[in-house]
Amino acid sequence: MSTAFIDLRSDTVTLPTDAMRRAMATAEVGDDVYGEDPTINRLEQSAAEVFEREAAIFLPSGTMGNQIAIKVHTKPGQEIVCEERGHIFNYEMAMLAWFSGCMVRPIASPKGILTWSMIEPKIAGPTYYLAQTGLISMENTHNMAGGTVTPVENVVEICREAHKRKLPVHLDGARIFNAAVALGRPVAEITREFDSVMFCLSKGLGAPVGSMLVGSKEFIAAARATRKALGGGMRQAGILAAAGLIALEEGPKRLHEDHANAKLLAEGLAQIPGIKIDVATVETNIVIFDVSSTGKTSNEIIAELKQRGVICGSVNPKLIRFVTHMNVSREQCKQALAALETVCGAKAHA
Ligand code: TLP
Repeated sequence: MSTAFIDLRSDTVTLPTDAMRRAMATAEVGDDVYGEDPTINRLEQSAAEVFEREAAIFLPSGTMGNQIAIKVHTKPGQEIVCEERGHIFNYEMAMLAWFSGCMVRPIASPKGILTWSMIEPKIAGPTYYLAQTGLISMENTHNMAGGTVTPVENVVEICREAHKRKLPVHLDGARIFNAAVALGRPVAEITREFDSVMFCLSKGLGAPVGSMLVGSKEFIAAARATRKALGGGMRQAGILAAAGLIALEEGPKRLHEDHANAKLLAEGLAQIPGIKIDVATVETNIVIFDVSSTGKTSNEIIAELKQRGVICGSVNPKLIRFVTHMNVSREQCKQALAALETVCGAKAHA
């Protein structure tokens, strides 16, 4: 997509920085299936250190990371407890059924934030003819709830109660660095209790490709075998890991700017007639707002915004999502608001 557009579709659209491109061009590489790519090894070691875990593995995507974690933690015929708008349930092609033979036991939480009291009644009892719970999976920040942040106390209680029942807990932490910035606490501290954590280098952190899974040595060894089975052995992918290292080191330092821009968008949106948004829930870089009172569907508004140089995505016919990232400036956010105001006003005065 041309850079002439103000691209608020996702933080996945970020372009590699000059420093990333330079590092990619000069990266030392080897065959990673033999464990011989020094740049990948360095990235995996750095990720393990940042998360204070025994090991980490570099993966082509967040989806692959989540699905590998699910495969390693569960057995076919089990249930996975997760929030009903969770990425693993809605946007991963039913792979948890296809690849791991599991079903989802969803929980609806208005802000996407789970508590142990919501989860406990969803855990299958010991009756032999009930599908047994195999995994609890959380998402922080929660994408489709508008980038909401789960408080650390919830995580601690959920993980401790789950572990008492010998249940593993996985974190889809695609945007865990956004959560860490919002909470003002290091990622290691807010993810310590999870059995596995997936995070993305290719979203707000700005890498062109790549996600990581972190966990125990034993878990990562199993993940490595599963990645290979999925065709995810990437050989001289140190070229990608070189950009990933910069994303991991530099990316988190500027996420507060994305959050400030999202807040600016939310505050501006709240002023536009016909748009509904709870500004207080916008804590990170995702802004989801309701356009149903404008008299137009989300897709109609999106099409009109595109004509005015702003691109974004629809969540459903009523909801639109804006995502801020390093390739959208504060000025461009103001321009996007002005464009939306025109689009909404155009209908009101028609
Ligand atoms: N999210 C994408 C779309 O798939 C919706 C986006 O634009 O936000 N977990 C979460 C919470 C995610 O938001 C995503 C991607 C993933 C996992 C998957 O990551 P990738 O795209 O690397 O497979």
